[in-house]
Amino acid sequence: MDSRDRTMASLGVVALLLSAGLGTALAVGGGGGEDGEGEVYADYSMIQTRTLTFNGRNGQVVDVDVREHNVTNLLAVLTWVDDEAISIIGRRDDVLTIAVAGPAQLGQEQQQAQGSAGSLRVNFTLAPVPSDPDPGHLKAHDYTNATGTWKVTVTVEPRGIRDQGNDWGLSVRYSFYTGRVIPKPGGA
Ligand SMILES: [Ca+2]
Repeated sequence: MDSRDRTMASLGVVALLLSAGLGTALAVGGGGGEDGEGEVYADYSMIQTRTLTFNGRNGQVVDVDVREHNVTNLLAVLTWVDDEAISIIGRRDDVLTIAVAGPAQLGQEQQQAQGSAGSLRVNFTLAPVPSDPDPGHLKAHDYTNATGTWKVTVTVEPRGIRDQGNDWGLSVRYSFYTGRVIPKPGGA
């Protein structure tokens, strides 16, 4: 039996010189500063308000697109100046109606107001601003029922002599909160 063990294993030993020995840890603090734990909590105090305005004449349905989440309140105000010329038999002011309906998933009845005196208001009280500090509940407090297209129906009943209707203005103002996670203040 010829046993040739000519296998010469030449092992190239690669020495990786790790500079670990230097032991210089780049201690870029955990972001908490003094507060070792870096505690965070959910904050909902940032509340913004947006106002959209429209103009129209006579009966119309106005689509109002609300894109933001977490709408806490929506107020629609219809204003007008009766355009009937003053006559010797006196004025008969137009009767205007505003009806406001939220997106289908809102879960609230439409509201309306009617009058002949130049201004009508319809107000919806929606999601309350959360006071829950748990960051894990941020998603649970993301309210989207009021997000979408609101329909505002304006109706004008001319009452004056030869009155052809009336111009009006509509303003829709709504507020919404933004949930965010921020460092716990105080650290005390
Ligand atoms: Ca009129």
